[in-house]
Amino acid sequence: MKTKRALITGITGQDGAYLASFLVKEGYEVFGGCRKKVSNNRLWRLKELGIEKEIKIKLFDLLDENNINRVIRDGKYDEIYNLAAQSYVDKSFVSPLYTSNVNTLGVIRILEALRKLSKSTKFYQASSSEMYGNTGSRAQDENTTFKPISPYAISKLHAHRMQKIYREVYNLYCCSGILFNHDSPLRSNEFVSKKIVSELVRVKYRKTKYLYLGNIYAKRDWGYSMDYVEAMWKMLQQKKPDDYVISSGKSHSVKSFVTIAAKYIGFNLKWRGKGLNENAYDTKTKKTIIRIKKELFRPTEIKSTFGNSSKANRILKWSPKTNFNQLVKIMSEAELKKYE
Ligand code: NDP
Ligand code: GDR
Repeated sequence: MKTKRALITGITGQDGAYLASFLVKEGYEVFGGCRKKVSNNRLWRLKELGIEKEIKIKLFDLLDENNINRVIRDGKYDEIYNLAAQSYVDKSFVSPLYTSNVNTLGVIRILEALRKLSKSTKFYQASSSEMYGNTGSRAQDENTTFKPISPYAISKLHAHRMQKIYREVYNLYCCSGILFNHDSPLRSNEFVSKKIVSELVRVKYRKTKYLYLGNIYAKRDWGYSMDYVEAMWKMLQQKKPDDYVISSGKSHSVKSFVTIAAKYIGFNLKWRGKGLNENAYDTKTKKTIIRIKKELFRPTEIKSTFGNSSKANRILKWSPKTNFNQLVKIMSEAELKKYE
């Protein structure tokens, strides 16, 4: 059988690394799109997974139409997974124009290249639960109305709708995964899960005094990236392209992430105070180790996300293998290991 060729954009990101590892195991020839010149530092996630030598790196920038056309025309890929994005919700408030250029126009640049140069390539778009906004207390599924409330969410929704147009109007094989938060030890430090574990470990080893957080009452449906990339692949193996929600189905507050992580890292937290004065101390040392910072709150915030993946479960035979507690444990232990 012919070896399948897949291009993963955003190969230097969290999901890019796990998906690459998954596809290598499936026997694919894997190409990784990287927007800047490759250096060892930039490929640290691939190194962690022991696959950096297996991935063929291609210079690929979502802002550069000529570059995208060239890579897609020459690559003759069976599958393209577009994981590249300006993926920070908070940064999108500071750079809305740039966010849309990368996350929306970048996707349209790929779709146009596929339409003109590579119609048989299957395409996966990384959509996001952020697109829902605040929708109330019911679980969000493929039929829930989108009410995006950040420039990031709007940019993702525009791209999400465009891939559907290319599927329905131009007959391209396009799928969108509406993924809820998924994290791992390979998460960037700016996201709250990784920030919590890395800062708490730094507090433990006296590299810093406090973990500062914003809205600890925001609730997210968290899963493990390694589980979620398999769903991306499964979407592209179906007869008919479609969109799927990928989630754990359970919502937890940032505060409960902190409390559980603190336990794994060796603290026994007690919370006290209210609002910006709320903080947490370790009952063993009586020292305050967590504080709230106004600057870390967002201009708009989704109170809670909570997905319903029954369509993915039914059609893709996908369900998450790792629960919230296990995720927090995996991330806490990986961070502690760095100091052993
Ligand atoms: P990361 O932030 O870890 O990775 C983003 C990747 O995009 C990086 O490789 C980055 O490269 C690359 N990138 C940024 N700008 C460009 C550009 N102009 N051209 C080409 N590449 C670019 O994200 P994740 O791996 O966590 O997420 C993967 C995708 O899934 C993203 O699209 C994200 O928005 C989406 N998503 C993620 C969820 C999650 O919980 N992780 C949930 C739902 C959706 P560089 O290293 O150079 O910065
Ligand atoms: P999110 O992830 O915005 O959901 O986007 P993030 O981890 O940044 O925030 C989750 C929640 O934690 C709250 N929070 C803080 N967040 C950060 N980063 N830092 C803090 O100090 C802090 N304190 C509280 C946030 O307000 C938020 O409610 C991720 C990204 O991967 C997106 O690309 C993806 O689309 C969505 O998940 C689904």
